[in-house]
This record gives sequence, C-alpha cells and structure tokens, in this order.
Amino acid sequence: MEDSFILTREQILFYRKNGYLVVPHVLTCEQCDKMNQIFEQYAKDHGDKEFKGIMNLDREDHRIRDLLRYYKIVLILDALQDGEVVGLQSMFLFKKGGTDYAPQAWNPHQDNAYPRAPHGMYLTGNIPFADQDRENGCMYIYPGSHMESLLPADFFKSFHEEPGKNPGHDVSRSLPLDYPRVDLPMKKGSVLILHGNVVHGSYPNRSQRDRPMLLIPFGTKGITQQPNFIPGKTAKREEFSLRPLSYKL
Ligand SMILES: O=C(O)CCC(=O)C(=O)O
Ligand SMILES: [Fe+2]
Repeated sequence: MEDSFILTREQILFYRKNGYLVVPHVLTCEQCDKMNQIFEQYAKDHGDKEFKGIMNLDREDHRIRDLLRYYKIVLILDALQDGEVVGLQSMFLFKKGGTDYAPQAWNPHQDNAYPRAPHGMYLTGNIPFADQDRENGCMYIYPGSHMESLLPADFFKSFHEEPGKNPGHDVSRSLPLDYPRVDLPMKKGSVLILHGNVVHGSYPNRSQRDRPMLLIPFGTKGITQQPNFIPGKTAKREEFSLRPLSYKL
C-alpha cells in the first residue's frame, strides 16, 4: 500500500475509460481524523449548529491548503491530466447523522455544469474522512458518461440548496439510458477523482453515522481564462498553484 498514489497503467486507463478513479489509502486514518477535526472545530468556533458545509477554508487555514497540495494527491492528478493541474477551491460537507442536511442526496449531475470549462479541463478530488456506504449516503456514478458534453439539466442550487431539497443540476431527463449506475462505497482516506463531465450523485444519510467529505475542484492551468468559464458567486473559483508540494500533513 506504500506507493498507492503512484498510478499504474491500468488505473490511468480505467480513468480514461470510465471518467473516475478511486485510489485507496492516500491518507491515513490519523490524517483524516486530524483534517475532520479542523472542520469540526471551525463549526464550533463559529457557532454553526446547522452543519451544512464549509466553503474555501483552505484560503484561511494553511493546514487545509497543505492537504490540497499534498504530494500524493498532486502525483495522482499529474498522472491523469495532460497539463499542469492547479487548485480552484474547496468545499467540505458534513452530512452529519441526524442533522437537517443528512438526508440531502445529490441529483445525478455533472460537476462541470457549474464552471462550464472546456471538456476535460475540470476535475474534482473527493476525500471521505469516514467510511461511506449506501446507508450513510455514499456516492453513485455512471461510468463512461464523462464522454458526453454538458447535458441539458434542471437547475438546482448546489451548496445553497435548502434542507429538504436535493442539490445538483439534475440530468435525469437527458442522460442516455444505456449507462448503468454503480454505487461507490469508499473507505476513509481514499481519494475519488471525478472527470468534470462524469454523471454522479449521492444517497441520503439515513444512519446515525456522519459522512464527512472534502470536495476539491481542480483544473488544468489556464482553466479560469477560458471564454465560458464561470468562477461562481459562492465558490469563487480561482487558480492557485499546487507547487511547492506539501509532504507533511
Ligand atoms: O456530497 C455528496 O454527496 C456529493 C457532492 C457532489 O457531488 C458535489 O458537491 O458536486
Ligand atoms: Fe458532484
């Protein structure tokens, strides 16, 4: 497991074919607990009893920025993307058991429906800080759907969708029917890389367990200069270098 972040040819080909890749054991349990604690503490310090999520904490807290530049993650991105990869923002979702936001299940959507980058330039790294499965709201995916361009969607807010409503620009009515849906249970400390156009969503958390996950949008350098690129009012996507890499979390 030592070198699980140096991708094999099979892993790279899997990503090209399917539009996603789960790399296990990128972070240790201790590293996950430490990162999760930073978000929990932030919520506590700010009297946040809602536990919706926290946007762009990496801009205030160097420990989160260091995670975004962690060498194992950047080596994975480098292997999958042709050009230099830059960071854009970060979003942490608590999906805490028993809270108003626990049942929030994401509609099948393409992440690139928000920034609208040229095909293949935008990708997301998702890091679960606890094991996730169907009961506590894991993700599901339609392998191969990243080959599609941006599909017509019913628009729903992402981060700002209220409790009781499901976020994610819904492509249910336009996704060709021949894509099978695959559940993606993940172990704590794995990294899921999603091609910006691959269709995915998630289940509600109906358990009493938390489902903390950090979502990190990345892009090929120059992505924010593309003519149709949308930085987003809430997300405020802006390029930052992942260099120098960080080696310690
Ligand atoms: O947190 C989830 O369950 C999915 C989130 C997601 O897909 C997104 O933020 O784009
Ligand atoms: Fe997504």
